[in-house]
Amino acid sequence: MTNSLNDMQMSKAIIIFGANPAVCHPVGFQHFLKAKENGAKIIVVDPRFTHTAAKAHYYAQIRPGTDIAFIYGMLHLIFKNGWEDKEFIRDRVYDMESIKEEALKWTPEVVENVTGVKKETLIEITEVYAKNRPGSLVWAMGLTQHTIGSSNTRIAPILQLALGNMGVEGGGTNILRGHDNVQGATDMGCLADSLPGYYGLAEGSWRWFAKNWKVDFEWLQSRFYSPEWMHKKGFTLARWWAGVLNGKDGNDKTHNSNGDSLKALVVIGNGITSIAQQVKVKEALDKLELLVLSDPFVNEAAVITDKKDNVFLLPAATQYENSGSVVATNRSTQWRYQVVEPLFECMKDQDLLFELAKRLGFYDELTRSMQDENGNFTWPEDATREIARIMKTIGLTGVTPERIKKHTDNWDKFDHKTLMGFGECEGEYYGLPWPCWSEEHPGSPNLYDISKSFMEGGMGFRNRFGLEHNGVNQLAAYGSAPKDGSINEGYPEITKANIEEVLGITLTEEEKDKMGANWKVDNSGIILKKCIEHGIVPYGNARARARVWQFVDQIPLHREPLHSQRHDLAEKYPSFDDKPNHWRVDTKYKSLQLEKNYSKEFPINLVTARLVNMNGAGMENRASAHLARLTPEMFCDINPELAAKYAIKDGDMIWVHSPEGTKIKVKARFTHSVSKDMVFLPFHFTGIMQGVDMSGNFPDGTRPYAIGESANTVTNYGYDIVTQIPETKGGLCRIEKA
Ligand SMILES: Nc1nc2c(c(=O)[nH]1)N[C@H]1C(S)=C(S)[C@@H](COP(=O)(O)OP(=O)(O)OC[C@H]3O[C@@H](n4cnc5c(=O)[nH]c(N)nc54)[C@H](O)[C@@H]3O)O[C@H]1N2
Ligand SMILES: Nc1nc2c(c(=O)[nH]1)N[C@H]1C(S)=C(S)[C@@H](COP(=O)(O)OP(=O)(O)OC[C@H]3O[C@@H](n4cnc5c(=O)[nH]c(N)nc54)[C@H](O)[C@@H]3O)O[C@H]1N2
Ligand SMILES: [Mo]
Repeated sequence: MTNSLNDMQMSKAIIIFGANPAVCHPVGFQHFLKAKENGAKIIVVDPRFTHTAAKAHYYAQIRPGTDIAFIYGMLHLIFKNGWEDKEFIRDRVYDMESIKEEALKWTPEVVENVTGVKKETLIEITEVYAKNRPGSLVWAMGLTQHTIGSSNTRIAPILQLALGNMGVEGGGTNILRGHDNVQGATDMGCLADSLPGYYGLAEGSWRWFAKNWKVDFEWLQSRFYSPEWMHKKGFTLARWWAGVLNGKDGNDKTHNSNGDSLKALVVIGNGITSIAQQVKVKEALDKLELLVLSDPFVNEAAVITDKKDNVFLLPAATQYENSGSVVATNRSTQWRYQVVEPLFECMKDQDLLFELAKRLGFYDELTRSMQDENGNFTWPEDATREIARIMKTIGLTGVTPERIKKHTDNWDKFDHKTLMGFGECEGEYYGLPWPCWSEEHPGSPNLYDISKSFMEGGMGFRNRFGLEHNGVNQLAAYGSAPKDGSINEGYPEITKANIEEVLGITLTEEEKDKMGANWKVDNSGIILKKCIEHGIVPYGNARARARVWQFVDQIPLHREPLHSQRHDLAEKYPSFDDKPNHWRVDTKYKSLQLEKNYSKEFPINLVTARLVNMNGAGMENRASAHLARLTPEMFCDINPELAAKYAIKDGDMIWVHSPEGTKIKVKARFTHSVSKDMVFLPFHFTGIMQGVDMSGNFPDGTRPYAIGESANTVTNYGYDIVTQIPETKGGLCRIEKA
């Protein structure tokens, strides 16, 4: 999220692609409603007429998986009418020309054919959005959970760049994060391809962490199967099960160390039944040698497996029984105080992990960087200090426990729109939204805003990809730099090698001696200090790139979902070539998509999403009598006209079949919020699989008030080409009366 929920109150228009904040972010949605009261135009693009759409001025019912076509359609009209921000593009963007060229193809007629949205609607929405600036662009899972999810998340910012809606109040790309602290969890490196703070897996990053963790690099390396495995991406949550099945019985081939299968699974706070391909997930659970589930509730991974031995349920404490820093969707950190001592025999997550480290024999190495000379440390404050010390990449240097606690304790002393503090919090933004470069820095409410100085939270775009590409300069143009800096144009990220030249200074020998190779690995803090003196952001001042030359699609391109109702379009806009060793798993794209016309047998679009009373896998909520009562049974939303074709009545039980040959039995619920060629399934249920009730597997007295079939039993095969997120928002199914 470049800006914040609060900041949306300053938008003149808000366009929402594939997000339903009225249901999924009902508290944050108040900011949208305030913006509406202030006169902002609200636009929703979603295949379903959602609660959010009900509050919007304009609505486009898009065919799932066609947002790229829709946005190119908008860009087509923007360029045709000269509505683009020419100065912004000239000074701060690389290769908008290629986008313009692609957009030429996407006339309103072509867009209507691909997306199903009437050309008049596209034209109306584009004009309203272009003429009401600043505009805020919002998205969430409706854009990401597709084979082209990563391209979706590139075309949306490109639209904002074209309109000059980046780096301004009321603008930005505002991605609504999911779980509580999911932003913080990501920042901390809960990812299979990076270390905390998005440091990569190259040797330099590992050495930076080894030094700061006070352990030998060689010791870290010795923990791996062999040295080279230290630098390889891991399996993702989406496909851990493929690692267990290991290419057998027609499953995708995997590339694990020594060709081994995964044997153990440890889960800390994930539902597992929220993953696509549940029948495969069950198969893998059954085959594991060890399954450890650490959760305040009975993790239903233990219920859907027939495995009876070596399944351990660890009673984890909840957030109310724990404390520490958490990061909100807008990069603001807050302190969470403990409310009660852990109840009964449950333990805090970190205590469970400390205990595990002790038994595995590396507790000292795990905690060494926090320890004082007597081997003591204070949790969680010392962990937060360690984060500030190491994670320079995203600018957590200034985020100390003392500052966060002060903000949390005084949260009434911050402006609701700008996040700026007053009274004793004057001069700081609530929660020090990162980057917060030093203990004197106020945090950065809006990313890439050059109207502010470095020490007011201003910055240009990051220089991460070199100084030139194809002979074109990647740095921002003259006159386009954060206010009041000593350089009024683009500049490279600051390194030991270039600092003297870029800042026009001469270092002493002592400074050179102490300084790290670049700003990201400089424990001395000298690079940052010099940058502050010159008003220069250490990560440089570059152009935002519309072309990503390392990706298969260098500019975002529309590609049909693997299972598409429009097989004619799949031939015209085919998916990617199959991708070997994609996060260790061979992954199918084009070969599956073009194998046959699935839509003949499976003519109905399948969309899965959320309910307001349930969260994720739903264990917490279905264990609450009050929440379960609102949706006591798993159901399928269906348009009465579609239902009539199959002689299905409201409340009838139906089978939903997937192209994988799997099926679920659910109750039909009539609604006009879905179109006549689509059904909708919430994904918060489990406990019944393909008609088989497995709830006998719950330990005595723990069966939730509601159980049901999991939508993920019938979500189709398909994974994003970069991130491997499952395509749970694009797919086909067939229905019949049960
Ligand atoms: N009550 C509740 N709140 C939650 C959660 C929860 O489980 N329950 N989960 C939290 C989490 S983890 C997350 S990630 C967020 C998710 O928040 P959202 O992304 O808002 O949630 P979803 O309901 O999954 O999907 C949003 C919308 O995407 C639409 N959609 C599907 N396919 C497409 C498409 O191809 N294009 C477009 N434009 N739209 C499409 C769906 O119809 C749906 O209305 O919510 C968070 N908040
Ligand atoms: N079909 C379909 N599938 C989807 C999606 C979709 O839109 N459609 N959305 C996907 C998305 S975006 C997400 S984020 C996932 C969400 O799916 P999950 O991550 O499975 O969601 P939750 O049910 O919130 O799981 C969190 C678990 O953590 C436990 N927990 C809560 N607090 C603590 C704690 O302090 N410590 C520990 N150890 N455990 C705790 C809860 O009891 C719960 O069991 O689902 C994904 N799956
Ligand atoms: Mo999520």
